[in-house]
Amino acid sequence: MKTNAFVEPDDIRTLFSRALSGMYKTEVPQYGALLDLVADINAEVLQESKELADRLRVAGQLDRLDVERHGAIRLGTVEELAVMRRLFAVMGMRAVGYYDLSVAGVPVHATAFRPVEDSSLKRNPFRVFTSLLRLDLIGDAALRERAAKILVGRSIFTPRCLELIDRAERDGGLSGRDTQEFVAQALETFRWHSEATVDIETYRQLRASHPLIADVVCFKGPHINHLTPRVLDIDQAQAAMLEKGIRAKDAIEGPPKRKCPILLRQTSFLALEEPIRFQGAEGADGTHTARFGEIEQRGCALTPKGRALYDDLLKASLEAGRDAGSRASALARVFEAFPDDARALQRAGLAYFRYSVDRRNLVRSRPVSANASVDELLDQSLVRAEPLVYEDFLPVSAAGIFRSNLGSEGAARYVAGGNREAFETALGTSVMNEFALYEAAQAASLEECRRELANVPVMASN
Ligand code: OOG
Ligand code: NI
Repeated sequence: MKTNAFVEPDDIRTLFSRALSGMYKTEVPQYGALLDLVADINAEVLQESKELADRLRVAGQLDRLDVERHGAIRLGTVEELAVMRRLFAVMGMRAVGYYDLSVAGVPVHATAFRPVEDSSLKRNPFRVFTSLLRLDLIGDAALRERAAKILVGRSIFTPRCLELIDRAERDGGLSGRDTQEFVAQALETFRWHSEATVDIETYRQLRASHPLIADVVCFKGPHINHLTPRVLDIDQAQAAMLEKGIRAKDAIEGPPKRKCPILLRQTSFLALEEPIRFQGAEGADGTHTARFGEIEQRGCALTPKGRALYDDLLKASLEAGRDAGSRASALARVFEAFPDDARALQRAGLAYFRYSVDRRNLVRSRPVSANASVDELLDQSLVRAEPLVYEDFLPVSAAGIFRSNLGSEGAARYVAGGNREAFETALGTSVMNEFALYEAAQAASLEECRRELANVPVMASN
C-alpha cells in the first residue's frame, strides 16, 4: 500500500522550494553567487562559535539553515489570491499576518504563507510574502479600469495545476506521482516571462502611476521576485557583497546589530534591468526591473510588548537620521533602550522562548513544585530558555525593500489605510495571528517541561 500513500505536505513543500530555488538560479545567476556567499559565511560563523553551533543544533535550527528561504510574489486579483491560498495549503503553508504597505506608499496589502507547526518549521520553514495589488488606490479611474480588465484576462495557474489542487483537497493529499506533477505545474506560476502582455505605451502609463502596478499588471504571471537565504552574520554578508562589487542597498533594514538578535535584519541588492518584449505591431523592446537579491538574519520573536517597543524605537531612529551613516548610528543609539540579553528579554516579557529541561541538573533532592514559576525554574537551572525564531516579516522593512527595488518614480502617498477585511474576504479565510502562534509554541514547551520534571524521581544529593 506504500505506493498509494500520500506525500507529507512538509515533503511537498521541500520539493517545491528546492525546485523553485533551482529555477531561480538559472533565471538569475547572481542568486547562485549569493547562496555561495551565504554558505561560506555561515560555515565560518559556525566554525568560529561552537557555542552558537550548539545552540542552533539544540533549537533544531541547524538542519533547516541551508534549505531556509523566503520568496515574494505580487498578485493582481482576489481570485488569484484565493487560489494561491489553496496551492500553498497543499504544501502545508497557511496565511499568517496582515501587512498594510499603503502607509509606506506601496499600493498593496499582503500576508505571509508559511508552515505553522513547530515540527514543520523545523523541517523547512519556506515562506512566501504574498501581496495583492490594491487597484482601489489608483486615483485615475480610466487607468484603474484598464488595469482591472487586463488582469481579468489572464490565468496564472495551469489547468493541470488547478486539477491537482482540487484532487489534493478532495482526497486529502497527493500521491508521489501527483506530487511530482504538482510541483512542476505549480512552478509555472512563478516563472519569469520576458514577454509583456501589453504594449509599451500601456506599460509606461501604468508605470507612471506606480512601478509596482506595471509589474503586476503587464505580465503573464506573478514571477518570483526574490528568494532569500538566511545568513548568520548579515554585517559580514553586507561587507562581502560590497567587496564583490554587488550593488547592495546602503543600509540594513530592521534592528541594529546586537548580541541577542531580535526579529529580522535584511539587505538586498538592486533589481536587475531585464529586456522585455512588448506587444504591438512593431514589437517594441524595453526593459523592466522587478527581480532582486536579498539576504536576511533572523533573531527572536517578540511579544506584543516587545514589538511595541521595537516599533517605537525604530520610529525614533528614522526621525533621527537621514543618510545611511547617521541612520546607522542613530539606530544603535536609540536601541540601547532595548535589553540585549536573553534573560533580560525573558524577564521583561519582551520575547518568546522555547523552554526545555536542562538534563544536567536533573538530580535533585526535592520535587519541583507543580506551580513553580518560569523564573524559579530558570533560576534553579532546571529549564533552559532558547529564543523562538521570528518566522514572519516586518512591514517597515518590506516597504524599504519594495522602495529600493522599484525606484522612486510615482512614489505616491496613499491615505486610505489598510483593508484587512477585504483581504481576508479575498483570501477566503482570516489570516492567523503570529503572536498567538508564538505564544502557543512557548506555552506548549513549558507544559512539556512541567510534565517531564514531574516524572523525574527525586534522589538524595550530597
Ligand atoms: C516583497 C517585499 C517584502 C521582505 O522580505 O520584507 C519582502 C516584494 O517586493 O514583493 O520580501
Ligand atoms: Ni524579502
